[in-house]
Amino acid sequence: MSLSRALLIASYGRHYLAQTLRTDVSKHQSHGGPLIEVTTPGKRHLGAVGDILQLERSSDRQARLVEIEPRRNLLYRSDAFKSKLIAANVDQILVVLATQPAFSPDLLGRAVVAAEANQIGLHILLNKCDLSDSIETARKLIEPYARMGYPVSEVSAKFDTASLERLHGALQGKVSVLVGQSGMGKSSLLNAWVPNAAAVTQEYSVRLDTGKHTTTACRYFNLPSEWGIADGKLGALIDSPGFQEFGLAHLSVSELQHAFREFKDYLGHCRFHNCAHETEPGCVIREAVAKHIIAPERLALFRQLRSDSQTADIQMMGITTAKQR
Ligand SMILES: Nc1nc2c(ncn2[C@@H]2O[C@H](COP(=O)(O)OP(=O)(O)O)[C@@H](O)[C@H]2O)c(=O)[nH]1
Ligand SMILES: [Mg+2]
Ligand SMILES: [Zn+2]
Repeated sequence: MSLSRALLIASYGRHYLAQTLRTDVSKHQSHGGPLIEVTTPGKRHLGAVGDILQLERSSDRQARLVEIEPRRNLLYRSDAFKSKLIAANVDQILVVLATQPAFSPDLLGRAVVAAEANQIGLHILLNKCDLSDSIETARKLIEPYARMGYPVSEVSAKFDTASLERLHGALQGKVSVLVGQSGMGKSSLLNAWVPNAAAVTQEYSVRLDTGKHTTTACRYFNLPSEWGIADGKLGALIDSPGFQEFGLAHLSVSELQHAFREFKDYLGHCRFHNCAHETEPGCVIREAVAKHIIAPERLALFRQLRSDSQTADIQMMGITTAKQR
């Protein structure tokens, strides 16, 4: 029995597929070889796509999960009762929004908070810009984020190849996770950037036995080597299932405050040091909202997330240790 390192490249529930990792002379890692079906010894080992695994191989195509290597980051969604892993060890989130159907600004706000809390990058993609009727409405919703400095790119996965080529530089050498509601165009973008994605998806589905539920799986796709390499590292795209809810109940109030980029200059300056920015007198965050420096939607989102975090604490009391505050 030999131990080997592998990259988790597809997950469906607790079924995992991995590929062997190699490290070359310049310390760059790449994965390849046959797809390995990974069995997990128990709930202790919940893996996410992007995780590096220590495996005990029983054959070429089968292995048992021994250990998950420490992660740089782990993206997940949670409410008071359960959590769902999205991806691990990623460099940036690509939030995919569309001009049509209308997207949820709340989900956008939460994706931004998730990126900040994990100290990873975020890039907003407004897709379906060929549908010009609804473009202005979408731009207005995104505008507060553009003003805060988050990069925004207008693209059309189906009708504007040049708009996608312009993003090659933002993708190369990085592991990016596509996040968004279903119908926004995540798969269309993936297929445009990774021409063999459909074939790879098919192969993963057969091996994972997902049946028709291919869209509930998370998968890892290498970028084409023609343009996907930067600093000797091949970038990748992780496709996540479309979701409507992006619960962040696992973030503590302190983590939340620091995840709001535009709050930074104000934190610690409210009259009360534990100010919830609700109705307390001398709240500088509320003053900034009144002066149109902070968008009211952002304060509303903060209050909602803060309340979710506290509800989760109450639910968890006695079950797990409290979050760091
Ligand atoms: N007009 C237009 N439609 C698009 C574009 N990108 C995707 N679509 C369509 O939007 C729908 C949802 O796309 P899909 O990639 O499946 O979205 P996903 O659910 O986020 O993966 C499909 O009918 C696509 O053909 C685009 O750039 N322009
Ligand atoms: Mg899709
Ligand atoms: Zn305050």
